[in-house]
Amino acid sequence: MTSWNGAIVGCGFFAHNHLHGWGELKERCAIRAVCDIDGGKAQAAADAFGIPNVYTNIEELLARETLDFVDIVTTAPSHRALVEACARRGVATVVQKPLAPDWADASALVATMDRAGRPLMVHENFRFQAPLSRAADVLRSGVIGEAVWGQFSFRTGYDIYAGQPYLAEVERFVLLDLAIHVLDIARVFMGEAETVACRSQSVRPGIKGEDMATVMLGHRGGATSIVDVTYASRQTPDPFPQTLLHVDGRQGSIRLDREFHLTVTTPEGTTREVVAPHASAWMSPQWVLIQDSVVATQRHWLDCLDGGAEPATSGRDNLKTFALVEASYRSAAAGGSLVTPEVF
Ligand code: NAD
Ligand code: 89V
Repeated sequence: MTSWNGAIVGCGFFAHNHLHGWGELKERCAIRAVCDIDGGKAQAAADAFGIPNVYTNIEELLARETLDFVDIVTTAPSHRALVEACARRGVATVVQKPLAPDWADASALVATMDRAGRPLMVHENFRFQAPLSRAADVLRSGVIGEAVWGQFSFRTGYDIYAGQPYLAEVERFVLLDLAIHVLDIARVFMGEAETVACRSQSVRPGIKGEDMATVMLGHRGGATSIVDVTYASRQTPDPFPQTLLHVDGRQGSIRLDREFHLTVTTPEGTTREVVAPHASAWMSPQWVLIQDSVVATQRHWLDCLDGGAEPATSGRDNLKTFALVEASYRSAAAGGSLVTPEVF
């Protein structure tokens, strides 16, 4: 098995999860360098994780290091320039969601990496969450028949702004930051969507963008699904960061309820199981679901590097999810009218 050499760009709030995650996979890869325009953050990450080389500029990083991949954990406005820098050097790249702030940047950066002929994976980790991945396997097994209706729901009042204060300042907020995960899940379960209708709301005082959105998707083949997301649902207990789902098939249904309770009804009867994430010592109870999925996403990346396969959440694939976000914004701007996502 090859051991791959990587570097992390962006050492802020979420990067420690990536650093721990790569550490769990240390038999298969090593992080040789970290980079952040804030040299203090880069140095702190290097010190905490024993990483030898520290940079404040990606060009310098790429010029000096011999890398098999770069893992970009910065916020969206920087993604295009950073991915394109990697493409110019022919370095395979993982980039956090959302791929970019808008469609123009997202499609341009994917096209640039396509021209470079190197792999690009979006760190879209929700489909790698243990309970969602298990539920998708059940659907693929065929026991509930063809999916005809779905609801994918992420509703929380968790103080997301404490760790990610920039979210209060962005004009495109919950669709781009959160619905993008859940729309990706809707695609996994229901297939591609050809129509989108969305209404969005801004509920919490003092934020710039929308923090509540409800999207109705019309899928190829006739199935319908609802994606509803918000950071403004006050509830106790709060399910953050769980995505709950209900999928009706022609012969049965799949439900994922709170605390990872998966219920499957088929013509043969109903089965119930609890599909909890795998907890490692570095994970926190609040974030274990997400943190475990970071490791699973990274494992998938290494599997793809080993096998020369296209990642399930490649740049090209993620543009299909991104197109649903863009269509949702267009629909919401028109008061919820039916729109068609960008064509591929
Ligand atoms: P952050 O602002 O805390 O950290 C980003 C870091 O990137 C900062 O330290 C900043 O100095 C650095 N940076 C910015 N531009 C740079 C550049 N050109 N070169 C080098 N460094 C640069 O942000 P965060 O909360 O860690 O989020 C990072 C990304 O992770 C976002 O896209 C966010 O949506 C995503 N995220 C994903 C999940 C998930 O579950 N998948 C969870 C949280 C955050
Ligand atoms: O993707 C994110 O920014 C995550 C989550 C969706 C869990 O809020 O922090």
